[in-house]
Amino acid sequence: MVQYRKIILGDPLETEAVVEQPEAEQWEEAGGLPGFLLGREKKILRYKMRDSQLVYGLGETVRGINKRGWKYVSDCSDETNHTEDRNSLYAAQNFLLIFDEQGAQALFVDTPGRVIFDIGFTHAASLEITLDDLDAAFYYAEGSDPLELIREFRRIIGPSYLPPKWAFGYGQSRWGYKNEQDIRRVVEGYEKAGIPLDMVYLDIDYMDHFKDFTVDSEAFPDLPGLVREMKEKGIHLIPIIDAGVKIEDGYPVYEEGVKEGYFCKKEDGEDFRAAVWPGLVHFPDVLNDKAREWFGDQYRTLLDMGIDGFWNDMNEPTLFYTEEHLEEVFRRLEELRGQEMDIWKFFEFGDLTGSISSRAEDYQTFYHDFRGRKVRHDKVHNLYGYYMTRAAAEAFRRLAPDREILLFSRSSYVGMHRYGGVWTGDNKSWWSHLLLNLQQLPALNMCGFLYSGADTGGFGSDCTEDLMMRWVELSMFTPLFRNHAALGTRVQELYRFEELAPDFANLIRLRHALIPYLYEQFVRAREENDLLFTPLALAYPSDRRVRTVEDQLLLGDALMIAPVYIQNAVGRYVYLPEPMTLCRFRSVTDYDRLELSAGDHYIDLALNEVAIFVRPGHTLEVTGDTISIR
Ligand code: MIG
Repeated sequence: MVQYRKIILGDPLETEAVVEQPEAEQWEEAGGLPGFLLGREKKILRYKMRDSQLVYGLGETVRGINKRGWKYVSDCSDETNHTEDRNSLYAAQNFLLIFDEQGAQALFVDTPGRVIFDIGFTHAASLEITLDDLDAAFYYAEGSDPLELIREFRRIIGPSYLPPKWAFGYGQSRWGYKNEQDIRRVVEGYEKAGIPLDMVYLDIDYMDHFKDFTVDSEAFPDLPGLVREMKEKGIHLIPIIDAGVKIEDGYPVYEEGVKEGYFCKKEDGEDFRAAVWPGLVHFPDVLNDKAREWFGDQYRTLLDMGIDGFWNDMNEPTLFYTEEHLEEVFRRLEELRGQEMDIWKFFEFGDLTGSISSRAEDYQTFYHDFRGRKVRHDKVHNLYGYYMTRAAAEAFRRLAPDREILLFSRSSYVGMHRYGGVWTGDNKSWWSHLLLNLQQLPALNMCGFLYSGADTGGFGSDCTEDLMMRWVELSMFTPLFRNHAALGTRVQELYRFEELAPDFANLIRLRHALIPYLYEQFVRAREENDLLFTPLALAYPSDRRVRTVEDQLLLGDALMIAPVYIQNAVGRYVYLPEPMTLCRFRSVTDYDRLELSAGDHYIDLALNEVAIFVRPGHTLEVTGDTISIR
């Protein structure tokens, strides 16, 4: 049995990431963290990595499954470029697993402020963890089996969110469905093409001027009616909720929040203002128990309309700008007006307008009332998305205890996994992001985020039909399966790719046939604190070859997946650590089987073919429309 120790440095705020608390030891009396040295500058922890060690974890981040060779910064950010040169995405999931055949160590850095994980970036063999503030709780364990360290970590952070079973269906989303006609047109498109559809997402366009918990009554004159009409077709409507509350007289959420003092405040006690979608907003102080309860209660408006699912967005939280800073920008622009700009001035000019959003300086100008303390936002920045989502989940338990409600968030911190899932934000219609999607899954699972998935087909940029098909061939295995795209990009509903529509219909039906296995494995992973997606290096520790396999994953205990993620490829290499049965599906009923020995293989996979590998000791049987995997 492995056990986590809790070692405390300074005076950390309780984040409620961990629910099964080991007894706390102070850093000095504990003799620090085994293997880690506290740097003289005090805010840096150093660990010397052996060449043979792999470093996994950190949840939703850029780059591969093995995190060695880059610097990751936990600083929840609205980052719209998930390129490999980035350091931060939307999440802060500070769990690391360091392992080789000699043993494994796991570390969770529990602190709500910024943390830098330099994993062989500055010095190839050195892992350096830098804290903004010295206050942190470290949960540390070691053992011989890395999977056991993950399991025990998952046990102490508590059970993962369990979504309703229908949330394992297929959903269509797009920023820009403006009204109920648009929604009906999408549903019709799917119906006509014979492609099953289980959810349609409502993006910000459904709201009245981007005001949370309102509905644009011209665009959606009868939302409850539409919800009912869709439910009769088996389709759930899932609206978005943003973090900021519009400042507007007569808007009850705003007025009540101001009256009760539920918004984040500036140093002088005034409500903090910044601009997001609707223009100027206040931010509910979801870190405060009372304000959180109040904000959660607001979801009732939509629950009462029959809505049973939500996605929480912009909860890093994103700030377009603050008035104070904007004023400075204009002042400086005025100064530059009419001047001849050399390169430095020209750069400054670009920076003035190009970097006004979500500035670190702005995050230092407002406060939370957190556990009876006045805490500056930047000190607890990484908790905002977690607590916003918690607000909703706690409210659902109070307001609708008998209903099962879908909930997922963009920003997250460990602990939020008990309240909702995550989607991985604004990716692009790039082949590299299809691979990134696969590589993020195990790390998310390690941090408890089982209900997760990426925007299938890519959010930004234009999606081609082959990218969509290959992406569907991965997403059909992820619990959250949603096709989502940004305003202004090429339309990418599956029925739009007319020639391939029959293939898409087959693939979505295949997904449906896999739901019993996916759901059963999800529930098992949740109850046994296991991964749903397991990297091969964790499953076959004595096979050195799998250490670098970053494009194949085990799914549950019976299957392995290995999607195609290269354009124009009609097959791929796979490495099998043990003999497996390859089932190559074109549809639920059209498939072939191939017994494969352990070792390297090249597998033909036409555009409409999905490879499912069945591990020894397990079986996959197709009877009629059902697939049973044991
Ligand atoms: O600034 O609501 O990640 O899924 O479509 C963009 C509009 C705000 C970001 C989300 C995306 C959503 C979009 N939102």
